[in-house]
Amino acid sequence: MTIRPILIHPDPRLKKVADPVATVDDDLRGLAADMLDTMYDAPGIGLAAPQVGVMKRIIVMDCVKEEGAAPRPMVLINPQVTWSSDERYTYEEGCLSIPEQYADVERPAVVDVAWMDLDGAMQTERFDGLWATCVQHEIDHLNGKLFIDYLGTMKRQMITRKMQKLKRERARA
Ligand code: GNR
Ligand code: NI
Repeated sequence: MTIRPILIHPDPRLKKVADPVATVDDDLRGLAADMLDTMYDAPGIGLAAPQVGVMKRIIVMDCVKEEGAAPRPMVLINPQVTWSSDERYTYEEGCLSIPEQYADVERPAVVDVAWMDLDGAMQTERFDGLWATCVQHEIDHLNGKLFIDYLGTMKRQMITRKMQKLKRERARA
């Protein structure tokens, strides 16, 4: 059980494109376990490796919300959206790298995603609702994109300034 520190925006690592994973080994399985621990501890419904400073294309998520429902931890390696609906869905998004800031983001309502699992096997699944929003938010992280990049310049700058202030305060504490 290892909780890793989560990078806070602005950070150059959150703007970079992450590298594809070539092989699944014990190191990668360890990283995935740490990412799930870190996500549940936060708590969050998703986490991408660049958020813990690892520039690899791996995401974890669990969007089960109902109290008492079985958790569904997922690990997606090299995830790719292979189809997205014309139908759109708007959700008030947040991000563990942008604490306490929320804004409506419109995205495809339904997406098909292909990925490699921790056994090196290919998987595909259709996601909708919160799962669709989350998986797209996480894949964006692998491409150096944050949810605030969908907002207008003013709103994005306001949030970035708040985060700069937060980081300064945390550095002094
Ligand atoms: O925990 C999270 N909640 C969330 C809410 C709405 C849309 C996306 C998310 S993902 C976020 C965790 C995170 O920052 N993942 O990168
Ligand atoms: Ni995020």
